[in-house]
Amino acid sequence: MKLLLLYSWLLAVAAALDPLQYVNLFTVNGGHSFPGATIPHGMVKVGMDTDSPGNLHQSGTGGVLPLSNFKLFPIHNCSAFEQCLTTIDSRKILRSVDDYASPGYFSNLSNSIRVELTSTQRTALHRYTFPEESTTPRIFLDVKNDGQISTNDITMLINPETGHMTASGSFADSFGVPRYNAYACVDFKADSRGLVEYGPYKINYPDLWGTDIQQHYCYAWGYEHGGLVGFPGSTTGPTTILARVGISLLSVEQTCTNAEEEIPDWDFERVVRDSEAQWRDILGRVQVNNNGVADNTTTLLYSSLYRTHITPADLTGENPGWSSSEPFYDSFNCNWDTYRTFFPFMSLHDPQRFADIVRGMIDIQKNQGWLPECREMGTKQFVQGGSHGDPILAKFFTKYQNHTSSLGVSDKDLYNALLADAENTPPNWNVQGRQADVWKELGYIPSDTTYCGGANTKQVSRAIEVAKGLNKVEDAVKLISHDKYAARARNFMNSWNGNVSVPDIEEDISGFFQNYTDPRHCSIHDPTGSTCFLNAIRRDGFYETSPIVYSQYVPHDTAKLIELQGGRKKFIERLDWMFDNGYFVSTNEPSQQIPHMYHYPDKPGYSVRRVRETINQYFNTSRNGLPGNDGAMGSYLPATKQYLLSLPYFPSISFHNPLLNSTTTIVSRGFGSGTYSVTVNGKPQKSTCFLDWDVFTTSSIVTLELTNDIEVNCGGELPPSFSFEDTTSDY
Ligand SMILES: *[C@@H]1O[C@H](CO)[C@@H](O)[C@H](O)[C@H]1NC(C)=O
Ligand SMILES: *[C@@H]1O[C@H](CO)[C@@H](O)[C@H](O)[C@H]1NC(C)=O
Ligand SMILES: *[C@@H]1O[C@H](CO)[C@@H](O)[C@H](O)[C@H]1NC(C)=O
Ligand SMILES: *[C@@H]1O[C@H](CO)[C@@H](O)[C@H](O)[C@H]1NC(C)=O
Ligand SMILES: *[C@@H]1O[C@H](CO)[C@@H](O)[C@H](O)[C@H]1NC(C)=O
Ligand SMILES: *[C@@H]1O[C@H](CO)[C@@H](O)[C@H](O)[C@H]1NC(C)=O
Ligand SMILES: *[C@@H]1O[C@H](CO)[C@@H](O)[C@H](O)[C@H]1NC(C)=O
Ligand SMILES: CC(=O)N[C@H]1CO[C@H](CO)[C@@H](O)[C@@H]1O
Repeated sequence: MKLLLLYSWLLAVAAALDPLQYVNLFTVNGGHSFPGATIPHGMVKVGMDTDSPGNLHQSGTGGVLPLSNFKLFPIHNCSAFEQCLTTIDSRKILRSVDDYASPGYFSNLSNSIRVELTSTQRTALHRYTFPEESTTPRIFLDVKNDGQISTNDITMLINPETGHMTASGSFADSFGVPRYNAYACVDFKADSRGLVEYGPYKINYPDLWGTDIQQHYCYAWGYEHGGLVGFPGSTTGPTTILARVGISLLSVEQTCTNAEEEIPDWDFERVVRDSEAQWRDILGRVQVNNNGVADNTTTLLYSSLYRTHITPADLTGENPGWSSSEPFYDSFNCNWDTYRTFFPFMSLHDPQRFADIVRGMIDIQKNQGWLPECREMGTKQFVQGGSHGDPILAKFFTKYQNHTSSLGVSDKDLYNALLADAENTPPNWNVQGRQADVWKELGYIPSDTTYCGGANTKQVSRAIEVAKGLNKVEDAVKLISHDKYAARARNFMNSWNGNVSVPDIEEDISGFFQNYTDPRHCSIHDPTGSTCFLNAIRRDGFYETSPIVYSQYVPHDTAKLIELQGGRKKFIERLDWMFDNGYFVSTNEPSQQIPHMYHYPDKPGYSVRRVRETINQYFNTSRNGLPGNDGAMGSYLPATKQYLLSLPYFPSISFHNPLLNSTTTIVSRGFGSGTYSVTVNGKPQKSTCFLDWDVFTTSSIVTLELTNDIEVNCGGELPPSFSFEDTTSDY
């Protein structure tokens, strides 16, 4: 036994590798992920975006283009100040495409100028190296063009001595109605002092010597606008100019203070090193032994892990809504995307960050009435499926209930936040909270519930997902009125209709969560070609996928679902039928847990086969290597969902938890497609299908003995389901 432990430990230690060597930032196209410089969960994300469709500063989400505020652009060779072309379209043609990026750093050539970018929490540092022939290196600040060209109410001032610029504007949200204000503070540090030219611009026409954009144009509105500054070029070689850009949601003054505090030294290399150190700390908490494993698999792991730490963004100190000393996290895009895999994964290796996000969410509930769902830059956006702040808080509490005070989370406030979501109906359920009243009264959300004329109710998606949240309330806080929430957690059954079947097929696939819709609705085989994306006029009850997918998972009660479908054999047949007929959609969140569902009818080997197939087919390290918005996809890969055990890709993988100072290592022995035995520190486990959380809170060695037998079962206990407590369940 000792020998085995030692061997496993050696494996883990020998594996210590630098995760930064394995991060590829350019798996961007399918995932809308961000390929520039940022620190983990940084507010500022600085990259090239003259012409980068799909690479979003918010990272990993859909909706219209988010953020992309206050762009700088260098030009070296316009023949005169007034001749410089400043519109976004003119800039695009100067853009090269051979980008390089690593965590905390981005570089490349644009218009023969070397561009390098790095950042701190709220400040970007740009370094531009202009070619020798550049006599008047110029840089301009674009105030008007965020990704959507949405800016109103712009201001911009230029200091004629230094080129220091301050700017502000009101910008459109990317997934909601509200607008947000943002402020910028730009300072330059050039090789030689002084400024030779400055002035504001309108469209493609810069004007020399103006300092105040509003005064200069009487009223700057409706056009592309910004400011241009020119510096003396070096006569003996290339000219280097640093630009420091602070961002704030509060005021110009706050912005300049942020920038000065975060980068007082203008030391580009120091800022890169600090950013890298933060990335190394967070990524290094997951270590693998990659002996015999293809390098691109290791790259896939660390690139995915990297992307899980881009959002949500830490906007602490920048809350425009109310003053509070609590942490303030934003860029929830949305909790619907992240509660399934991101937060369960985060609890393994980043408890303090998880706690801070939870504190921020509770503070939002205290000040705005309900837990957040989708947010951007301090604003509420549209709600997606159900009530997904709830499972996030509950997940935190079930894992860290013994550490809440050291993590700064108030049990009472957490409880009250969950209760408010469960009991209070908001005036506008499209942007916050849920339709708690009808849910309490009827036990389901009818399609004719009137909000905005009854449209966009997503009633079935909500019913299934709300139930899950409420079940966790009970887990989390041991409510006195326990039975009330337990009963509500079973409400999902009210949306089940055993009589509906899939038309036009030979197999008998019947029984769905729904009331009147063709189960193929919103699938690739939908005869009406509907999509179920968020749209104000839809009344179809499903969100982003078909009733066929929605009827294949009830995360808190799969046992009951199996019973509703007629038992394990039928459940497996339905899963297979779903995969074989193209109903599984890797691109959208509701399908994410589907490949793992075979664990519940005791066929973990079948899950392994589906998971491997899914990853091989849809996740790779190419530019297009993500099947859908990265908000959820990045954490899909490294997380074994709810700690269901799948087949590891590495001989060993370990997770370090800095709060508990524990490191748990999972070691695989032998070869195969399934696991026939699991031991923790040498002790056989009650199930080969899942690991209990406490395995990760104590430094443990988990050893998996692999087999090629796809029919292998869980060897005892199945993963938990709510209905296990229900004595009537005997499927
Ligand atoms: C400026 O430089 C770019 C890239 O070197 C070149 O494509 C462009 O034609 C030049 N423009 C002028 C006006 O010289
Ligand atoms: C909290 O501590 C108690 C008592 O030591 C222990 O039984 C329980 O498992 C702990 N809970 C968690 C989630 O670690
Ligand atoms: C199902 O549809 C019928 C008829 O449209 C309606 O009366 C009933 O309330 C619906 N039930 C649910 C659970 O939505
Ligand atoms: C299903 O069909 C049975 C038998 O016709 C009927 O009694 C029952 O009300 C139907 N259930 C639903 C939900 O429509
Ligand atoms: C890489 O992943 C993308 C997105 O899922 C997929 O379309 C593509 O076929 C994959 N490429 C390879 C070579 O597997
Ligand atoms: C890694 O490269 C191999 C060989 O080119 C390829 O078959 C595999 O799909 C790649 N895997 C990933 C994760 O990109
Ligand atoms: C954490 O655990 C390691 C290994 O068990 C030990 O060497 C170290 O002193 C511990 N650190 C703290 C802060 O307790
Ligand atoms: C100037 C610069 O950094 N150019 C880089 C652009 O990106 C390619 C890789 O894609 C690098 O090789 C270049 O060095």
